[in-house]
Amino acid sequence: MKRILTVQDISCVGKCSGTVAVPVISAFGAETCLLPTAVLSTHTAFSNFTFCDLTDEIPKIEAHWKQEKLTFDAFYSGYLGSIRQVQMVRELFTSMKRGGQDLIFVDPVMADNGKLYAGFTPEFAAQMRTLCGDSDLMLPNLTEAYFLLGKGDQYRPDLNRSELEDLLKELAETGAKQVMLTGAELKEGCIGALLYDAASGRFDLAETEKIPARFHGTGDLFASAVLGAMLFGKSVPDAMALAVDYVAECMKLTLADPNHVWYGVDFERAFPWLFRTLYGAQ
Ligand code: PXL
Repeated sequence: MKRILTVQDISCVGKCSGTVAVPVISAFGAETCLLPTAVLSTHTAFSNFTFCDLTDEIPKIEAHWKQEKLTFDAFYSGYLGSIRQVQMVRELFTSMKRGGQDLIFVDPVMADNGKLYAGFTPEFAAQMRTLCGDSDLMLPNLTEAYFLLGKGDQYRPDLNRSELEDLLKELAETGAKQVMLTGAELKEGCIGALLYDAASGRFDLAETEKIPARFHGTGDLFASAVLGAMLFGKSVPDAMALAVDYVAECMKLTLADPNHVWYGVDFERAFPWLFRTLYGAQ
């Protein structure tokens, strides 16, 4: 069984980061180990959430794993709370990586809709850029892409295909082997992701019908589904296409329930769809 280490927070209520990565990647049949960077009572879209920082636990946990000679087939970082935490995660990944066979995935969670999330700074973005540079696959949204390139103030939501391609090539100059831009909107009524492979220069696009709603945590859901599908054995473009469809399915099923919660998508409802897609009707 493949084993992945994901490093991100636990927001006890809110369906994002760790509480999405563990069930979703596990659903693809991989052992999903979570190193929590912080424990919050809820994610930060609620008011008055509690926050317990766990940065100082990271080196202790790492030392124990090394003693036990534990290894991982893949490493995945999501929401990280400070520059120091990004530096530690970078050291953790590089020192636990065994060579060419284990993969590093970085979702540089820090911004959306042209703005950094509360608490994040351009200096944090610059540090995140170095972590992205170590990755086999980075998965920024458009806003994060701009901030990683140090030009958050030039953000435009309406880039055409050739402008997006230039942006992805620029992101690959960080050293990332592949760049997957999430939330790409190239055709009216459609949304999806655009993938660039630096070695071959190839681009792949996956699109689906745009569901007219926004939900917290869909970026985490998308990244987890891409990585789960890759660990399941799909090629990166196929994993991307599956994740685009899975997120759309989750959103449709969420909206179909008039009593759905406001703080996250009901990704659990789309597990039967996912299993049918992976294993066929049985
Ligand atoms: O979905 C990204 C995310 C993860 N973790 C926490 C968050 C957010 C987005 O706001 O608040 C705590």
